[in-house]
Amino acid sequence: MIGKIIKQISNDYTVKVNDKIYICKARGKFRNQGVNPLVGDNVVIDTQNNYILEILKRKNELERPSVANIDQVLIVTSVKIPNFSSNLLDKLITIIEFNNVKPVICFTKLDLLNNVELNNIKNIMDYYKKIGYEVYANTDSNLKDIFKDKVTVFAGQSGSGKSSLLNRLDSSLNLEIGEVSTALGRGKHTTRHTELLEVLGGLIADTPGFSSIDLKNMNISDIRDSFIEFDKYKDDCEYRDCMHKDELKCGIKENVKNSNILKSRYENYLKFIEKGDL
Ligand SMILES: Nc1nc2c(ncn2[C@@H]2O[C@H](COP(=O)(O)OP(=O)(O)OP(=O)(O)O)[C@@H](O)[C@H]2O)c(=O)[nH]1
Ligand SMILES: [Mg+2]
Ligand SMILES: [Zn+2]
Repeated sequence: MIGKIIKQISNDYTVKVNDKIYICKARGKFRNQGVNPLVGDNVVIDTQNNYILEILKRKNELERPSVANIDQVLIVTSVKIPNFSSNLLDKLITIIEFNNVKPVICFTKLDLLNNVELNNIKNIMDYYKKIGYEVYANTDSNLKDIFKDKVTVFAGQSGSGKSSLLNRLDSSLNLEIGEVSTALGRGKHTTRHTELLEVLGGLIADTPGFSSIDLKNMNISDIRDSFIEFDKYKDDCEYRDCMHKDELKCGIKENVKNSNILKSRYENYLKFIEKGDL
């Protein structure tokens, strides 16, 4: 029978076949082949002995959070406690674009900002909208419409409000949410495993947050090509393979100067290509 892995806790995979649930182990052959069944995998299972026999071909997969066959990632971005990090947001967008998944951005905790801070964040939200992304606040009512018939993964820092948002979308979920440690301004990893939940006609993965993430597996032109707004200006670069860094005539640098490109995006881009990470 074919089903979908909706949850993994150590070696136990919860596989859903229509409306039935089987708790399965993975066959040893997967370990020998160096493949791990992932949440989101479509699998053939032996329902007599509760074993995963085969993993069907993946459409895509992300490593952190570790989920397969994703339609979109909702990047849950806190603006205070933990503070807004343009670096983490741009890094997540870069990784998600590279894996050919659609990023959607959701800002949380706007209620904690004063007017000046709120204006500043609104300008940032508008910029990401302008370059083509869907951008929401966690309190927007139309956020409910984006999940139907899709597999969505929530990604973002610990304490950014992923589980809280899921509880808001479906109050029957009752997911555990955590206090953010005030000393560190980051969460304490309240969510400990990745699980696909049936919400609003789709499947949503709540995931444990993280505080940093790296861009391994990406080379510098992959990173460059994931900054989608550069495309519009790159015809003004002197060289076709311009890295928008030390080149003299560069359409991207020109448009950072005249503020068509958000300065923090460009600075993050330089950090990513220089060190691959922070
Ligand atoms: N003021 C305010 N607090 C929020 C908002 N969203 C979430 N919180 C609080 O932020 C804290 C952390 O929320 P969680 O939902 O547990 O965060 P998480 O992203 O699931 O964290 P991990 O499971 O550790 O990855 C909780 O105390 C929530 O009540 C918001 O929009 N405004
Ligand atoms: Mg959580
Ligand atoms: Zn250039």
